[in-house]
Amino acid sequence: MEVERVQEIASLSNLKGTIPSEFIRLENEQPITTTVQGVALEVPVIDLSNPDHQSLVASVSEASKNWGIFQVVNHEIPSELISKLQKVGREFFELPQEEKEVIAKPIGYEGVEGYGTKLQKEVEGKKGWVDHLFHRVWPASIINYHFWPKNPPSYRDTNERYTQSMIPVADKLLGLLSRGLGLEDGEMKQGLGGEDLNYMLKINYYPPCPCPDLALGVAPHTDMSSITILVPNEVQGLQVFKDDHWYDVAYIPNALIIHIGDQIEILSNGKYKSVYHRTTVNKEKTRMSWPMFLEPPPEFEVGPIPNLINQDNPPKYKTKKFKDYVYCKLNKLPQ
Ligand SMILES: O=C(O)CCC(=O)C(=O)O
Repeated sequence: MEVERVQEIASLSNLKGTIPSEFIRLENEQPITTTVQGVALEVPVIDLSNPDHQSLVASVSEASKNWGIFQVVNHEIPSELISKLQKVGREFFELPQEEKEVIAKPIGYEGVEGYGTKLQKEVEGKKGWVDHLFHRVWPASIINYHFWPKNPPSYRDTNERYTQSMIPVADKLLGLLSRGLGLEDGEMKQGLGGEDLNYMLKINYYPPCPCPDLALGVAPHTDMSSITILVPNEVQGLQVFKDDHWYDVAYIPNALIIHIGDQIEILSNGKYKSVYHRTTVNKEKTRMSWPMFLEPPPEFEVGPIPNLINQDNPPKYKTKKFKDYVYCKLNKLPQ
């Protein structure tokens, strides 16, 4: 069975300003009718180099309670490394189709890793205008290099260096999130599997779309991860649902975008909120993004942290294995 990649569809010269009907969203989802026009949402921007630890804890905690999303600057990941990450990712997607297909998800394969296009359709059989590549990057024991591009040759080294420079940033963020709830630094990370926390990289490739007002890239969702640390390119696309409306999130060069995911909402017993978001696409330009999902190991049980639970704060979420959480969410079953 042939899988149609969005990148291939986008390159067809016979589109003539149209797109196949499965990419045209219902009116109540179309960006043209549902986006607050002309306003880029200034989600909190947090300077991670702030020496005033208490104020840093307060800003991360406020942003995670009120927004579920924030951007961090001065995070110590060198901007040259971020540019290199973007360059090698873009070069992979620019390879001839048959070279990309070498690391495609095999048909019928249940795992998430590999190059692909979302196969299951969404509400009313709709599809997102996006292809992707998923592969695990850390810890070393869970890496399957089969799913890492061999081309460009510097892909592996760049992604390994990026991951290693991200780990201290992730630890710092999880520590700040812990402190924001009055916990010890390591408690959030421990509640997610400690040093076994899985790092899963995704690259989204959103080719230019002849009808950006009618299509979406990624459909509205919250992340199943604990936190997601995302690098975008400069093309506008990320939107956040706030006060019942969709807003563009302002792009800040070299900032990392942090999403609070479902597992942090659960650990915090609902004090921190996972962010509902989606992406739009551009008529002329290719948008790309590099979210890193920090996930508990599949067998690890996640639930509200016992220190946050008492008679006045009973648990709002079940404690369950991460793999069972994922199964219920993907199959739209109650948690
Ligand atoms: O491209 C983005 O900015 C967001 C991507 C996203 O939400 C996802 O891949 O789950």
